[in-house]
This record gives sequence, C-alpha cells and structure tokens, in this order.
Amino acid sequence: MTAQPVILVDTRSGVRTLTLNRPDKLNAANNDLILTLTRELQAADADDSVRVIVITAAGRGFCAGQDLGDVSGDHVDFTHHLNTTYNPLIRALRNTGKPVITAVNGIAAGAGASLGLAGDIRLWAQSAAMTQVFSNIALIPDSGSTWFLPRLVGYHRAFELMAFAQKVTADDALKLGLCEHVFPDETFHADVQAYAERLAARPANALKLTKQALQASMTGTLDDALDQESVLQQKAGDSWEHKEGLSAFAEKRPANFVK
Ligand code: LHQ
Repeated sequence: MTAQPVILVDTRSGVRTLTLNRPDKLNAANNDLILTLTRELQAADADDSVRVIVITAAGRGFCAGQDLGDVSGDHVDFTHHLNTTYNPLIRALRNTGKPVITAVNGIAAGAGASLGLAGDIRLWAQSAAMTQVFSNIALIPDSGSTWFLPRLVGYHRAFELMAFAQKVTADDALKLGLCEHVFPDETFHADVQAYAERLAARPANALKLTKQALQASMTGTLDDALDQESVLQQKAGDSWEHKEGLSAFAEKRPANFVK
C-alpha cells in the first residue's frame, strides 16, 4: 500500500489549497508534515499562477499540534526542534507576499492553534475550536502563539486561555477576533474556496504591499508607519493595478486586477 501524502496540494482559479492529511491523528504534526508544508508554502510563494494560499485539513480536526508520539525520551532538544521545524514554517507563512487563509475545519490545538492564528485571514467551521493545550503537558505556547494571541485578545485573556488550556468555540472565536468568519460545517470547504477566489480577484501587488506595511506596523511606532506608507505607496501607485483601478472608476466598470 502506498503511503498517503501528508500534504495534499490543489490549485483552482488562482487559489492554492494545502490540506494537512493525517486525519486519523487529527493532523498532528510530525516532521514530515511540518517540513512538507513549509516547502509547499515556499513553492506557492514562488509560483506566479498562485494568488491566494489556503491551509486547511482533512477529517474532523485541523491540527492537534505536535505529534506526541514523535517527541519522547529522556531529553528532547526542544530548542533545536522549534528552530528547525515550526519556526521556519511560521516564518514561511508570514513572509509570503501572498494572502494566506487558515481555514480551521476542526480542533486546533497546541502548535496547531498557532498555525490557525498565523493566517492573514482566519475562516472557521462552525464546529471548529482552539485550545492552547500546551499547559496540559506543562509546556509553554510556541510556534508564535505568545506573539499572536495577546495581540488579538490582550495579555490577560491570553494568559487565562493558556493557563487553563480553555477551549474556544467558533462563536467565541468570532467575538474575540480569533477569526474573521464562521461558515457551516456542511459547506465549509466550498465557502472557503468561494471566499479565496474573491480575494484572488483583488489587486495582488497592493495586497502584498499592504501585508508588508501591516506586519511592520505590529512592532513599530506611528512615525515608522507613516514613513513606511510613503515608500510603499509609491510602489503601489506606480503599478499597472493602480492605473487599472483608476480607469475602471472613470469608466464606471469593475476593475480587472487579474492579467
Ligand atoms: C494525537 C494527538 C497528538 C498524536 C490527538 N499527537 N496523536 C511540542 C513538543 C515539542 C516541540 C515543539 O512544540 C510542541 C508544540 C505542541 O504542539 S505541544 C501540544 C501537543 N498537542 C497536544 O498536547 C494535544 C493532544 N491532544 C488532545 O488534547 C486531544 O486529542 C484534542 C483536544 C486535540 C482532541 O480531543 P478529541 O476530539 O477528544 O480527540 P482524541 O483525543 O480522541 O484524538 C483522536 C485521535 O488522535 C487519538 O488517537 P486514537 O488512536 O486513540 O483514535 C489521539 O491519540 C490522536 N491524537 N492528538 N498531538
């Protein structure tokens, strides 16, 4: 019997969908899954036909975090493990200029929760949930959760979610700002594809520059942001997309940002 690929890759209408594919383990992350997902993100970034990247998963779970069967023994080199697996993954996700949608179809736990939070847009299925499960096994949140979560919910709420590994439902996630939309389970993947195609029709260069400006703003001052905007706006303003947007406005027609 041939082994199933740990990441399924599909491209439709400019949308590259990467599907975590270890459903019987709730897509718990082994090295193969993390490294393959990282490579596929880099490949999508380099492929001009790809305008939007979706990360989702097969089965009833999104990602149960680290495959606990793979990290046991008297001494695990956690620092090395993070620096060679999850950290390059989260960096590849954040560094691509293309919009990344994390489509959280089910439980997102541990590093799987971090992955779910890392997208530019987070779409959740109604039955999805997130748990910062790390403290259940006396670890600290990693793979970016200590950075993402307090920026979304504030320090104190983040600490409580982490300390008790509380499960956040989709309805609560929407209220807390952990996701942008919740879609019904039955139509989830079709709804995600339709959303991603709408995003793929937006001006790719402008969105890339918007990501760059927003990400820099997360760690900078207002003065930094104003300076950065003045530089990046020049790049946006010099683009064919901007000319197309202006022409479409003058001609009272929808702009076509896809060449
Ligand atoms: C699993 C897992 C799993 C293997 C469910 N591994 N099989 C850690 C260490 C090192 C370096 C760097 O960073 C990290 C980061 C981390 O991610 S630490 C956090 C690791 N993850 C967890 O501790 C989560 C453990 N899982 C759970 O707490 C539950 O399974 C959740 C809440 C995710 C889902 O609960 P249920 O819906 O009740 O499902 P279940 O527990 O029945 O799981 C279904 C199957 O998946 C089951 O296998 P089985 O053969 O019994 O059907 C689980 O053993 C397996 N599975 N998570 N992480």
